[in-house]
Amino acid sequence: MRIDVFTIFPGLIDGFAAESLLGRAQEQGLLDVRAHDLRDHTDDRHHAVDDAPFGGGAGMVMTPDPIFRAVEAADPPRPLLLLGPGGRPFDQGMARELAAGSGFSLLCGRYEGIDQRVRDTLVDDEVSIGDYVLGGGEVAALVVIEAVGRLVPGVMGNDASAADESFADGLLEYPQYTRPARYRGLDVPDVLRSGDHGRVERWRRAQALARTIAARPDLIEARGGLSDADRTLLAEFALDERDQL
Ligand code: JF5
Repeated sequence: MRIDVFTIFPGLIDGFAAESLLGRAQEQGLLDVRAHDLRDHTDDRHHAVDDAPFGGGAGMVMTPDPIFRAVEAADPPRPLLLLGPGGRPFDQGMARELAAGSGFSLLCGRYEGIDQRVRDTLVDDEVSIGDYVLGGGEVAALVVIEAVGRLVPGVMGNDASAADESFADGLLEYPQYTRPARYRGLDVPDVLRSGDHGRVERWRRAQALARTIAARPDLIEARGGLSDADRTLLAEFALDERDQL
């Protein structure tokens, strides 16, 4: 999978991609992350990539020429996605779609925005990682690279696909414990040490449901509300729909 990134901070992308899982995946030839410096495609003394907005106003706008030239020189994989707070919300479903292809590209916005002609004629789609404003699209690009990269077959072994599938049923994770069984007077729930695997599975699902109800009611809504089976499971462990976990 090839991922091209257009940015004024290529070192941020290269540094991240060289570390941990993604670094190993690149060594194994599973992943090919290429950061392109927009300033390499400027001719002026200051390598300017921004300019004042037509019509006036505060701030600067990313000028189209370095972006068009960088993209044309790289001939990058499509789709080319612009990262910014005005985009389509990035989620696990989009990560899966991108991981199923052979590559894509990311354009990192900066300053007050990007010349509209880049959006209109060069970019395929706009993607947001959440409702907040970053100084630039680089951190958002890293989020997308990490979420997609770990789903590329071979990058993470079976762990990623297992965690991804559990997310697919639209619930948050159940609580996890490891040794010691008692830590600073805090005990691991008895059910997890009972050896009753059926009951462990039901407890985990009840916990995942209760946590999701408390923290992410929107995810419950997206699944079509609570089923009769969900309510029965919550009742088995005396978890109320309103319990705050
Ligand atoms: C950016 C203009 C891009 O702030 C973001 C962002 C927020 N959610 N997802 C991305 O991107 C940086 C800032 C200003 C364009």
